[in-house]
Amino acid sequence: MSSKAATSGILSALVVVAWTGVYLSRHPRSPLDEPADQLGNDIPEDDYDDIMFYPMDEAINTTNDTSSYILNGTDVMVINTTDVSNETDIEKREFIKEMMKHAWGNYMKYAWGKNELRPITKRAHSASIFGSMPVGATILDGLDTLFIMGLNDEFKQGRDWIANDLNIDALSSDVSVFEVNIRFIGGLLACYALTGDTIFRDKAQQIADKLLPAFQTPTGIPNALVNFKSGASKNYGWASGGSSILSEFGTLHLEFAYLSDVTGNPIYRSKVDHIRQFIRTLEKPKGLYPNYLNPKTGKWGQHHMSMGALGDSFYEYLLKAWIQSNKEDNEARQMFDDAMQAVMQHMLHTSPSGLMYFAELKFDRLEHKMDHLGCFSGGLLALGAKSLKNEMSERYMEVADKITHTCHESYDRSYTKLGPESFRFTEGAEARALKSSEKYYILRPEVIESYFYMYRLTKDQKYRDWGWEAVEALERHCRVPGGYTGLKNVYSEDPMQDDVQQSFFLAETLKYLYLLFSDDSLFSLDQWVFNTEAHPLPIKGINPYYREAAV
Ligand code: DMJ
Repeated sequence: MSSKAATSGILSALVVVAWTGVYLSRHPRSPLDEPADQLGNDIPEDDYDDIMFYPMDEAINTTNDTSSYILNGTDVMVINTTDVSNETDIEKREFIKEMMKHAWGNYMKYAWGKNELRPITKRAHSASIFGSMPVGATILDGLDTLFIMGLNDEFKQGRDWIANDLNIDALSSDVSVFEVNIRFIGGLLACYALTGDTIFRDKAQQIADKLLPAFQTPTGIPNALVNFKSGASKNYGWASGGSSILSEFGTLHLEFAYLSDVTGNPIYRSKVDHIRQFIRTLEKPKGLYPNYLNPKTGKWGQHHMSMGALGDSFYEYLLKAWIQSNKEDNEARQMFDDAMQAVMQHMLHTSPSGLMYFAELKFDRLEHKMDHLGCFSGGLLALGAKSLKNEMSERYMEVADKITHTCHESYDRSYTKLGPESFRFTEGAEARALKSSEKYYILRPEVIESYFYMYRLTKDQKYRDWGWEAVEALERHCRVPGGYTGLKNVYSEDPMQDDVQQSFFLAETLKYLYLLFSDDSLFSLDQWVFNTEAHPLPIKGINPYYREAAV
């Protein structure tokens, strides 16, 4: 048997096991080895086809019936996953759907309604970004992934929890404006676009209203934290003399603009337009945007610039605001081009062995370090190259290709084949973490996100191969009977596990993996734009699911 046929057979067998429910309870460490042994390797080669197609058909018939989610007077988007071309790698996609069922099912079992799951100790977890109260973060963040995968029963359970149990007025603690926006408002608005169910739009608006007091600063640049009950807001003590953070106040535009359009209330868009105008006219050192801006004085804080933590999604939202507006918001496009030109001039480097990376700048000093977070930039630049079609396109695509290659190297150079939180370039090491505090992996999506965009936009098979390598690594090291956990050291042969299943694992990592193995028509980049948490928002003017309010 050729190795290709063997792989196909094993995957097919996996699907059989998955759909009969045995897979979850047996919990293989790797999708490509143990299950074959469990099923026996003596299946005659000719029988593989039968194994592949019979249960697949059955699975599709029972799990993709969007009609089970019926809402009066609304038009739910039909995700027809049976209508696939040869492009779709069905077995791998079904495997990823099983991963989602495992993550979601255990959250339901052990932490339902709480923020996140601790998959090893099988109890609830909550990061401080969500405040001290349980708000069902995993439900709000993970729901649209369920919908996209056709997991409609699970989707319905989550929808009902939001309708009946999500009580925003009961929340009384400080929460992160940025996180609430990208995960909760973004997730709810995506669900509204997908279903037309007004409960999602109304909850998104209620939550956004709780964030508005954070914008009451002398400049209109919002503070990072807001108290849902009192409306008091403040910045983090560690952030450069009480500054707001570029990647936080610069990552509100997509959700707030869309919220204004679906509610008919202009206030949300006016808040983010004001932020845009404020920073557009500020003088920028070498054309670069520092990560800190003081909301009282309107002056930049420390001159620390980064494509990773504290900077990242600000750049993303410039390009995507232009895409979301059906390419009418030319101001955003120009700001993106200008910012990227400065970043590429001052922060883009190539290591002695030829690995390209974005370094960080701290007061004019380069730090040759790139964050896992910064690995989203490969996908972003590819999206820019394909949608801008200007004199920068070729360069964007070249950088996108090389950055994604470097980020893959950061995975490939670890024992676990998962990437560290940050990696460095020194004389002795390239694309490797050096400090123990940088060696962890918390189920982050950015590298896989770039594989998704790169595959969609180039069709180079290597990106699917790299995505599948990540699936194998996740199964081997992160999957536990109670869900998926992060790791404390990706270089260890026996890494300690952190016992946290991050909500973005369901919102982003698994969604991008699923879409990586799907046809282009499933969330076409011509119709949808993904927010920074991978929640798909429709493009204005061309996507019938935009659902603009009649005013
Ligand atoms: C996500 O919440 C978003 O992607 C955000 O922009 C930054 N990082 C996390 C996941 O790593």
